[in-house]
Amino acid sequence: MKLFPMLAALTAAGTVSVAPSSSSSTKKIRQEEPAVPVAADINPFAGKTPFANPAWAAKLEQTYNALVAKNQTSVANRVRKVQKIGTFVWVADRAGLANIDTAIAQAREAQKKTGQPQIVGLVLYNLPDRDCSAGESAGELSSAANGLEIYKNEFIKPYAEKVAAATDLTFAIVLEPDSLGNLVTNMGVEFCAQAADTYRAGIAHAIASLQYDNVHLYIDAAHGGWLGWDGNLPKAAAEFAEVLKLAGPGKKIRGFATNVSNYNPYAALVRENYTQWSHSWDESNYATSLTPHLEELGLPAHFIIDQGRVHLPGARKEWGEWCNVAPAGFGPAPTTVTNNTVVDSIVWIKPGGESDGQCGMTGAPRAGQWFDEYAQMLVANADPSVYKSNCSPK
Ligand SMILES: *[C@@H]1O[C@H](CO)[C@@H](O)[C@H](O)[C@H]1NC(C)=O
Ligand SMILES: *[C@@H]1O[C@H](CO)[C@@H](O)[C@H](O)[C@H]1NC(C)=O
Ligand SMILES: *[C@@H]1O[C@H](CO)[C@@H](O)[C@H](O)[C@H]1NC(C)=O
Ligand SMILES: CC(=O)N[C@H]1CO[C@H](CO)[C@@H](O)[C@@H]1O
Repeated sequence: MKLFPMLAALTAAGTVSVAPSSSSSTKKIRQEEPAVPVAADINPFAGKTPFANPAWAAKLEQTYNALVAKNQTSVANRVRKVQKIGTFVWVADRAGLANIDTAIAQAREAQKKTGQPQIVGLVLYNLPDRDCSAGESAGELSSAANGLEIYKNEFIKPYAEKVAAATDLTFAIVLEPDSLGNLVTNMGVEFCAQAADTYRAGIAHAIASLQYDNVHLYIDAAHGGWLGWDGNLPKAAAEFAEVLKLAGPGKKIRGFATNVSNYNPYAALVRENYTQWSHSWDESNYATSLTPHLEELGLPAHFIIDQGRVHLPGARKEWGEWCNVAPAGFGPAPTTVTNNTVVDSIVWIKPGGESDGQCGMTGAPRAGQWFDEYAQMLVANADPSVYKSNCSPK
């Protein structure tokens, strides 16, 4: 996955020094809003434990052992906490549908064992002509080879049947990372322009097919360094509205997911120089910037924000750096205490330790392969909320 931050917003350079404070205007819009078909305003993450994926925990055993071998015992001990943190399960092709069955079985077990209701995070990621701008994460389906029909019948249909049947669990599903972001900014890329209608139809179909009380949908909204520029915010909201309309009357989503697989901090302590012309200079501010544009179009302004990996201050020269960025650490542990009323939860969507590709930090393996040196670094630089014992991730 790659991104091309658009600099359209440079025209707004004169007005950028102050971060937007949207709360008052936002509330006003809410009151005047006509009844729209959105879910009841209940945060689905509240009171639930994010499902911790045992397959990911197993990969981290290697990290634990490596740190012990290096005599870094206290860092190694953090791995034990990390292994219990909820991460999303990626379902990125038809074969990956089996991951849903596994997650359901394991989440039920955890629910029975702990008595804590689980929320299972899933990523739905298999659009035809996937990753149209970069081609780094091209998928199994092509619109030229009947991909949209296959997507609907052999991917979305069984996907929906599986989650709908597990009424004893709650699901948060992130829809198609990067896809609509590409339609907002990369229509100059011929393959993206060609894929646009397929993307819209595919996501609309997924939304319409996943309307269940125990399922909460978050459309991917890229990240602050991509769609967060003033010039891109209204275009992004318009694109989301169009797709939701295409899903049909009364079809609802819970909100939007941002920074999936990225490195942007949630609440940056240090503002990076490359963000200087943007109001969306960290992901909390991005959610705040996008909110009035969503509400204007009757879209639900609720966010989940991926903090599975966060770069340390100064790690990137440009916002566009996306590959095994170093130094980085595990971000704040998932929590519904977000200091931002539009943010449902901080979540971990990208499982840290899986390589972004053969780029970035030296020695990186192919995309998706385990990169243990990277995982060790994430542990060493982890946000303290990850390993401080009395901060139970919730
Ligand atoms: C391991 O660390 C401990 C505590 O810092 C130290 O006392 C010990 O000498 C170290 N052992 C090795 C083999 O480096
Ligand atoms: C931003 O640029 C200034 C001036 O070049 C530099 O002193 C500062 O360290 C930079 N900040 C970061 C976060 O890189
Ligand atoms: C919320 O604010 C408190 C107090 O400033 C801070 O300790 C905490 O880390 C913040 N939470 C997040 C998720 O940023
Ligand atoms: C959904 C999304 O925006 N994903 C992006 C997350 O950040 C990385 C790094 O910048 C990008 O490559 C992804 O496209």
